[in-house]
Amino acid sequence: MADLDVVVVGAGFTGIYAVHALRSAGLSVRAFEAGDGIGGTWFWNCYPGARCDVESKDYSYAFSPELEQEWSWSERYPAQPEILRYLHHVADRFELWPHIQLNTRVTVTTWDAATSTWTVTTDDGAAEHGAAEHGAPEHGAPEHGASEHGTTVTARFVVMGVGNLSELQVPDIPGLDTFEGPWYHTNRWPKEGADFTGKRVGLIGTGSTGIQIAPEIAAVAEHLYVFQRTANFAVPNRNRPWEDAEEREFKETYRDYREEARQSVLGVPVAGTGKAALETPAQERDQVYMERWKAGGGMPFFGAFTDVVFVREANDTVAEFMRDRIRETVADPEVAELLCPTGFPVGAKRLCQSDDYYAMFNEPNVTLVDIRSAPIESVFPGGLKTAADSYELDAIVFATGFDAITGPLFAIDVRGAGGVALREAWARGPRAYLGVAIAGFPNMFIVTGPGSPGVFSNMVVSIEQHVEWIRDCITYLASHEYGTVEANAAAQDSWMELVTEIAYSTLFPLADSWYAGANIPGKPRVFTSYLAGCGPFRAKCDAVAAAGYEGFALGGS
Ligand code: N01
Repeated sequence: MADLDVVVVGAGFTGIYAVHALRSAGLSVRAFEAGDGIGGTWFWNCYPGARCDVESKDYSYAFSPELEQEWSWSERYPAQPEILRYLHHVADRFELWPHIQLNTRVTVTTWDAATSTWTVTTDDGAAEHGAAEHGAPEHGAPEHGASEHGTTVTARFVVMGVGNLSELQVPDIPGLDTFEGPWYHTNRWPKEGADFTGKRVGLIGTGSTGIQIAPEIAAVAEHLYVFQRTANFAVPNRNRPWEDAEEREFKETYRDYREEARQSVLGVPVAGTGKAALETPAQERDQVYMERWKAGGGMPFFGAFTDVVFVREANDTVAEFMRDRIRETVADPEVAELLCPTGFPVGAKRLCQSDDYYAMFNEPNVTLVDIRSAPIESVFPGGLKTAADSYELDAIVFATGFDAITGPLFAIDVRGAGGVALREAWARGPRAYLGVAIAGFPNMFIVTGPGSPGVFSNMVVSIEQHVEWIRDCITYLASHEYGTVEANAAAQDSWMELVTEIAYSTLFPLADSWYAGANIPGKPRVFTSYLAGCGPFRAKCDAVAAAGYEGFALGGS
């Protein structure tokens, strides 16, 4: 007899909802969380300027109509501390704390075929960082015994809520260990914050994170050097307070809106023109782009015209429109040209959002350094050296991203049927059936994994869909006297073939992005997101369930 029905790994948006959904279905559940607070990505990424680029009304749980009515967001786009407050509210409101064990990293999970259980081993490593607000209320003791830190617990099922972007990467730069000042990665921001007042700061990385933190550093630093390897597209947020009257009116039809979001492509309803960009006169096309630019947000650009994500020439019309906005914002034409992205379609690297990134380069204390033409060579005790120059620095900030998708799972020694390691099973790239189950790993579920819309969608919509599907699957097994569920290799193969076929009918795989593993030296380059969208994905998952979990082997009792 297993100690628990389900172990959930992680207490971010996924883990928190999984605990609630599975407990509500009558299952015994415990979530193990490595950090000393809940929140997952929003716990760790507490750097200055961290803010979600999906609107608050969308980036929130839909499972409880009461919750969505009672919670009020203060801004159009939620800042990291507010998201964390929201998640604490959810944990309080649904009494989840007794089922979440903090400061506990899962290190090994091993499938035991004889007992049809997973053995989950944890360490006792306390989280080394976390913002001041991260402290959780006093928790009750875990409901099952035998779970002191560093021990093992058995469970019938494991739900991996580890996130896709939780294994940070710091580039291997010679001499970094000799640097005399402090250096930081944005994903491990110190609890006490970092004071850059009057300092010379080097920022490496110009993705979503770098673009968010740069203006915050520039506002206080003596000088900010932005080391740019690849220029990225960034659109304005047009962030603003969410006014009471607007909120009240919106909430009257929240249920309908949620349903629309569930059935949409991106997990956010986006109105399109229904026309092809290449069949629309240039002036009319630019007017459409300008309306979207003025309204703020990235997703509306993908829905603007039917061909922008499929046809390079159509995408080029968006790209050129965005480059023109950079050129009209940045005063120095050379700097503006360096900030203009080229060589990949808009959206193939995550479209960034910022209201002040480009204008920041007009400030006298900000310098853009091109490390594409003159790469970083080394760090020395007082700064950083590129192939062209050397820079005296007091602090270095790495916004260099993550070993995405596979990294967080590989950080755990996951052993499936026959003791096969997940690392071996995914040696040539990640594969999963419906993004939720992996052949050879019975009774283990992943959430927003490879083969799902996951990272190409509003994550909260995808997370809820996955967790509810997993809950229903486990409930089905019990009511039909099955003890195990495992994805068939053939179903997984044909699903991943379809995923690849759809992906390569679009422009999204055409960049060296983390989406495809291209940001990590030596990592297999595989694009695994299901791009037909959230609505069609949900329909497929529902059909699989309705057919008695087609493509899965059900067994045991
Ligand atoms: O990471 P990234 P991120 N030398 O991988 C550069 C989500 N997110 O943390 O493009 C020099 O996108 C790298 O350069 P290049 C969102 O999904 C959301 O910014 O590889 N530079 C790139 O510029 C996002 O996509 C939000 O040439 C190096 C940067 O570092 C994802 O998280 C906010 C380098 C890494 O960009 C990851 O974003 C923040 C090296 N050796 C994040 N190695 C919101 O919701 C890497 N780089 C708003």
